[in-house]
Amino acid sequence: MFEHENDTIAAICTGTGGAVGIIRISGSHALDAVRTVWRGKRMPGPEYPRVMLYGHIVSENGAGEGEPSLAVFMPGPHSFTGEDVAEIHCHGGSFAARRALRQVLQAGARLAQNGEFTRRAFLNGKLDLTQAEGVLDLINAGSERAGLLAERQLNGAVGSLVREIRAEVVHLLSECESRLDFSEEDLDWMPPDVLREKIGALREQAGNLALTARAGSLIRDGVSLVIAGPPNAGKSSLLNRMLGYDRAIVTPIPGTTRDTLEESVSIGGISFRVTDTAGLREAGEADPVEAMGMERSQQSLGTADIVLWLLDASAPAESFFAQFEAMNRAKNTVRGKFIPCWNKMDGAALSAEELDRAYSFEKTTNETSKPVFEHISARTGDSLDELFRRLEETAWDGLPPSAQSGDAVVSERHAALLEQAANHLDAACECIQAESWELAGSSLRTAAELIGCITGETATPDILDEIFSRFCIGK
Ligand SMILES: Nc1nc2c(ncn2[C@@H]2O[C@H](COP(=O)(O)OP(=O)(O)O)[C@@H](O)[C@H]2O)c(=O)[nH]1
Ligand SMILES: [Mg+2]
Repeated sequence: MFEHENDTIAAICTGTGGAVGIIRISGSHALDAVRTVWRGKRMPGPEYPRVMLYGHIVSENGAGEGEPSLAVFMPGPHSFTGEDVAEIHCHGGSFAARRALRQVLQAGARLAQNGEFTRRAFLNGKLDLTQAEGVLDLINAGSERAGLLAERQLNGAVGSLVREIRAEVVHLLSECESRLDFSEEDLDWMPPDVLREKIGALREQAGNLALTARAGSLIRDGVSLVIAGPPNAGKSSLLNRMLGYDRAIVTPIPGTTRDTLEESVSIGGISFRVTDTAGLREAGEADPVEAMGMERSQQSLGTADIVLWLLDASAPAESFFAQFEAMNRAKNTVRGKFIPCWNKMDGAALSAEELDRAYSFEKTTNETSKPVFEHISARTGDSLDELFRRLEETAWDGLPPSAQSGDAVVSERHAALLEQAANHLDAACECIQAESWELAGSSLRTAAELIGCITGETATPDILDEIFSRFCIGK
């Protein structure tokens, strides 16, 4: 696919419809191409590196001047791709830029493939692969925090961490290999225990770094939160509270919400996609429409990252047993995290402690760990801050603190490679214990190769094809 890596490539690198269209040209003939299609008092060249010059594009039929435009020449290696790069800035829209591109192609450049400029930057050592992926993430970032994450990756935070781990693996690999090469001589070897300990530490580092991928998807995609519980528990009231306006209809009539409603709320910088559901009750009590809504509620319980289950604290104490039973039944169908929460604390006859104790007395399942209840009032807004903190903590749950700071957050691709590498590091430890130095060495070599695929040090052309094909043309 990329057999012509020395070609001069060109593409429009601005989106259609903008005020200005930019044609980017990269390769050893970039200067020839721009000098063929563009004229100005001062011509692009080494005399004017990185200087924007005013002039016009040569008209296509050669008769007279074409449209006024700007041109700039950025000699390699101090350019984005590391090659000679030229740009022509002309009027935007779809026509002017396309005509200019056509002329550049006629002057000998070839149309760039998706991501080919960035691919060249990578091949010329301007960026490592994590940084190239950071470029893509930045383009796709939908929120400030996601943009920040992409920028950190673009600045090389992930790449330098990964390179450190790989360098250490390679160092330990040489330890194993020296035992093979010099087995008769009495060299100053690292004791096997120390070697295993060091590999174990690396394994942990790789594993922790892999975990940060979840933080990435948390920041980029957010989490899904389903508010569920019996009819009239105050689910719609809570959704409205979270949104700060009346999105859902609230009435004292059980069964008011008949369909699931979804809205996004940002809590602690994380985007929660909140779904308000139709309350779950005995099918006999519900009409067919409500029953279909309940079916949807049931489905959303199974797919949610977090389920917030509301109980009605203002209901008569006789109702509690049935409320607990319904909650525990639903809990069994939840795959994500589960937060039980007493609502209507403003109208409760019992205190928070008494309510929680009622659960301990009446609990219907043999739970090993007791659920920790929240206590709120959707009507007065009381204790919602505590609930929000709990939601935020639950979203971050299980992630190392380094992931929360977002300093170095890896992608799913990186995480998969790190996990595979961690398995090979485990295998290496076992081989060392058995003193099979050759096998230990081969596991370490595989681990180093896998880790090298992250930054691109050991990436094969098809991995590069796969990554860069996700870019647009012109990037
Ligand atoms: N006292 C009190 N009433 C509430 C509270 N939250 C909701 N309600 C009332 O409970 C009834 C049912 O609320 P709604 O949000 O429709 O419940 P849903 O069926 O679970 O969606 C309405 O009359 C609400 O005003 C609360 O925190 N305290
Ligand atoms: Mg409702």
